[in-house]
Amino acid sequence: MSVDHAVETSTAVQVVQLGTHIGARIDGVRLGGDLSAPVVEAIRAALNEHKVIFFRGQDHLTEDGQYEFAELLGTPTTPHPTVTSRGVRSLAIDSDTGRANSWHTDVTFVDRVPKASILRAVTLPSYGGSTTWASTVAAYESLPDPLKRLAESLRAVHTNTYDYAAGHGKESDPKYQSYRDEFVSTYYETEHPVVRVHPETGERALLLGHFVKYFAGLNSAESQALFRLFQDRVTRLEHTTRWNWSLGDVAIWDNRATQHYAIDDYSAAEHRKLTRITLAGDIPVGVDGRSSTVIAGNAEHYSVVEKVAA
Ligand SMILES: O=C(O)CCC(=O)C(=O)O
Ligand SMILES: [Fe+2]
Repeated sequence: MSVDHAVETSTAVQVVQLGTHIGARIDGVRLGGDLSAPVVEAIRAALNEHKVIFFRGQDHLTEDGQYEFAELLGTPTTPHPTVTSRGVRSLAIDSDTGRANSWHTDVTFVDRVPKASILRAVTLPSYGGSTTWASTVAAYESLPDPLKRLAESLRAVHTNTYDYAAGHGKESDPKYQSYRDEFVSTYYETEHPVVRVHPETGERALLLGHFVKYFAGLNSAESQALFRLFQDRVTRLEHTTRWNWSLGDVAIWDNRATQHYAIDDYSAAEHRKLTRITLAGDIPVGVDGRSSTVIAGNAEHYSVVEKVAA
């Protein structure tokens, strides 16, 4: 143990950038609850700058070690507001119960949108199963000025009654059905600004993804047209980075500045499982200073509201 610790603290953290807008690999770190403050600070800074960061070779990590490391970066949430049967400290991301092949920011149907998640590969398919992240900051910044102003003036209503997984042929699968039933077991609805100001970097980011139902004050046709317009900026390939998982890999994303999509390009017979630990976030604030507002559901049991140092 002490030898490992000595190696870890004497190793320089290397940040290898993977794209202009998003993504970096961090080398020279052995993740765990015993990281020194400067290393934690370097990880935090890399996350703010690159939005999603990847670590290889973390095979030593257990759920407990992942949790202890998470606590160095913030306050873990409970696994999920409604999905409580898949772990006490972590959420099992399991291909048997669903495949998140739809662009989203996590848990945007509550007011306290989590700030980050730490995802660790446990079981991987023999091919495929990579994950793509997109920078919602790059998406905002790529808009022409009139569309920036339009986005800044809009608010979107997000709910957990998703329909993005319909039509994939698994509707009749009991495991999928029971997961979906649990997901929607309590109804949540929250209105968020479409452009939020990142509490740490001050950057402006689009806050959209598959939990959006409509824009406040617009009808469904108008909402759909504008959703596509803005969401297409998020998913521009230049705004994305794609990670091909190996066992021992860990990804951390800033959920205030990204969306992600798990690519369902492996056989239905293959099993893929990752362990996710999520960190509490603050309540989003728009460029006009207005915060998100709850329409339905109380998320206090799920997560504290993180206090952000000014
Ligand atoms: O399966 C993945 O790679 C990501 C799934 C997902 O959406 C998540 O962990 O929040
Ligand atoms: Fe997700």
